[in-house]
Amino acid sequence: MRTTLFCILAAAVVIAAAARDVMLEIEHVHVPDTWVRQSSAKGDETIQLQFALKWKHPNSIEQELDKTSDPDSPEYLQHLSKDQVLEMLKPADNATETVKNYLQQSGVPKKHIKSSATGDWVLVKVPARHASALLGDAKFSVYRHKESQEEIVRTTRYTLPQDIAAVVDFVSGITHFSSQRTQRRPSFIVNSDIPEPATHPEQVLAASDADTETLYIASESTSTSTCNISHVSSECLRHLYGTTDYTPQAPQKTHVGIAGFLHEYANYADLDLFLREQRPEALAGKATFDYLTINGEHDNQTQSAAGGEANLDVQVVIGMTWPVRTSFISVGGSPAFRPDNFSPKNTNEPYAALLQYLLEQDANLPDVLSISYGDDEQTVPPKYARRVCSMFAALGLRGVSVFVASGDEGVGGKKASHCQTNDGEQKETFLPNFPGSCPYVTVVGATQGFNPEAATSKDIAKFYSGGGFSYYFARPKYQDNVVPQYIKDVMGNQYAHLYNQSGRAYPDISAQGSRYSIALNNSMTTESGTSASTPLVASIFSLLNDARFAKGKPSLGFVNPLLYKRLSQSNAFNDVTEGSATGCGNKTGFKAAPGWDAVTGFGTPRFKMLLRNVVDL
Ligand SMILES: *[C@@H]1O[C@H](CO)[C@@H](O)[C@H](O)[C@H]1NC(C)=O
Ligand SMILES: *[C@@H]1O[C@H](CO)[C@@H](O)[C@H](O)[C@H]1NC(C)=O
Ligand SMILES: *[C@@H]1O[C@H](CO)[C@@H](O)[C@H](O)[C@H]1NC(C)=O
Ligand SMILES: *[C@@H]1O[C@H](CO)[C@@H](O)[C@H](O)[C@H]1NC(C)=O
Ligand SMILES: *[C@@H]1O[C@H](CO)[C@@H](O)[C@H](O)[C@H]1NC(C)=O
Ligand SMILES: *[C@@H]1O[C@H](CO)[C@@H](O)[C@H](O)[C@H]1NC(C)=O
Ligand SMILES: [Ca+2]
Repeated sequence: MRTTLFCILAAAVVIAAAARDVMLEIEHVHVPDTWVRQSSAKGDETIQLQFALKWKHPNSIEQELDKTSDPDSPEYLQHLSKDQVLEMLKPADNATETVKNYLQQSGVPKKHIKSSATGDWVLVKVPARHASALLGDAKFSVYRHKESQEEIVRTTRYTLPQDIAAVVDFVSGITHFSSQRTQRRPSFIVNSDIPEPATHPEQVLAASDADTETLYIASESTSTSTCNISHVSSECLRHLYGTTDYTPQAPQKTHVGIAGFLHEYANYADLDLFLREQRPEALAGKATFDYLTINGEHDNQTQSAAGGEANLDVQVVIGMTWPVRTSFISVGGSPAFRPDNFSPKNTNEPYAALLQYLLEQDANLPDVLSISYGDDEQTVPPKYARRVCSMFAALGLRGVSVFVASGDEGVGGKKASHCQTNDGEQKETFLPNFPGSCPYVTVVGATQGFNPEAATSKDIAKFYSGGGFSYYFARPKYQDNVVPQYIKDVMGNQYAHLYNQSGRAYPDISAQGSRYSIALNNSMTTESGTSASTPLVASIFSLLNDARFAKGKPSLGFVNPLLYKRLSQSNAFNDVTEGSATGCGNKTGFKAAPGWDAVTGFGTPRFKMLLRNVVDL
């Protein structure tokens, strides 16, 4: 009798232990070539764990967006409210409590555990050894970036107990191998005054300003008489795309948001200098922008601290859209940090932080968002990329159009040796960009020259506009009418083994991205990049929204279904047929061609035709 009872009790204990002992693998990533493991973590480094909880209704965001963004749907442009969208970001009942209890039981004081408004993120800072214990004895190591020498503490694999794994999608902040420099992609900005390093053979062939001047004269026409190929002014851009005689009608309601990352500060004094040179009437009208800081970032107006990217974005938008409201949203945190126990930096993943912030806004939510940053898709953990992409879709549900730069390295890195998979097999591949590979953003490529415009190249813009196909995200339905045809007719079998033919293809559209005149550190300079074309296109769409707001109509929201279904067939874009997304050494990559192509999308915008097509939708 006693023996039996003992046996039953013992069995119960074993079963209880087993439930916690069954550990499920959540992520297993590969370390990109650019990072080298230095040592095991000491254990006292501060790690910020960000538990992303599974949503209660996982696919509802995308399903709803299919309805509100399809011009043939009865629910077209019926944007949802903040509360309706936040409802879709709720985790399963009790999931937040389950994760919080797990953390508390492991010894984390309750007051140190934070969560998002809907409870779908649970955040905690713990020493590495504690993080390891929470994550199934995950092995944390110190990794150093080969170029920047930046150091991070990361793990390549972790597990969670079965009951926690049931509610947690992944844990962010511990498997993301990136760095400020590689994410910043300095080639997004090419200062024409700074020659390419002599190691680049293209330099020998690069045209001087005098040569490009000849090119300009050769292509001169009445429509481009205000444009100079060596320094593209705001007046030229407004003229080129047809917005010169459009006056914003609802400037208090229309609102452009510009994302800033990587400690890029937008400077007010530089804006004034730019406006004095390029839009004096806006300077007289006291044009300015709101400076929003999130995730621990601050606003540094020291002029020499101004960021080339931040200044470019703000100046392009205000030059195009003044007096429309503009916000610069500066996001702190970066995926990398030094493992210094005494000054742990914020390691929040910046895209999720930005999107979380925006989704919790009400009246302050912009109707257009411009993002000129990117990273190699393969260095972004797939689960994180999917989560962020769904959050972009959630912004679409709120009626926000998101524009993202396609990248400045053609089909991939400058050198062929960069173009390898990081799955341990080191297979040759083109390198798609994230977040451009997400199907719920509108991706913008870059052109140069005026009559006609061509995809950017080394001769004038000194970079190749990015184009590609995602390995993570399947081709969305809205691309079915053009992308397979492009592959068949233009690419054929060329490079077929270097890209994913069934993936989301980009860019969607393009605009001038060469030698914009902007002010930086108290002087005028020129900058190029899809970083320039992206705020330009965002500006054009904000003016379209402005015309709609003036008629009491809602914003255009996620525009891709409209773009592929209708606008592309309305003579609303200048088709680009020259140039290519050259990269990965000397590969021509994706070529421009008649119709949609994987280097300029449908081409550059014709504002008046767009306006005619969208104003009464
Ligand atoms: C959630 O917790 C409440 C109260 O603790 C409980 O009554 C309910 O059954 C739980 N729901 C689920 C789905 O576990
Ligand atoms: C274009 O700019 C260059 C360099 O500033 C200048 O030399 C040239 O005269 C300009 N061309 C025209 C047609 O204004
Ligand atoms: C900004 O300009 C000042 C004055 O010309 C110069 O000393 C400084 O190096 C510049 N800073 C940067 C970051 O370019
Ligand atoms: C602003 O930037 C300047 C130049 O980089 C730096 O010296 C200064 O400490 C910064 N100020 C703040 C408040 O961060
Ligand atoms: C290509 O894209 C599809 C759809 O997203 C995906 O299922 C597949 O795994 C991708 N192929 C490769 C080689 O990654
Ligand atoms: C391109 O690079 C490959 C490999 O490095 C080389 O064999 C080929 O000759 C190069 N082609 C051109 C046109 O430079
Ligand atoms: Ca084309």
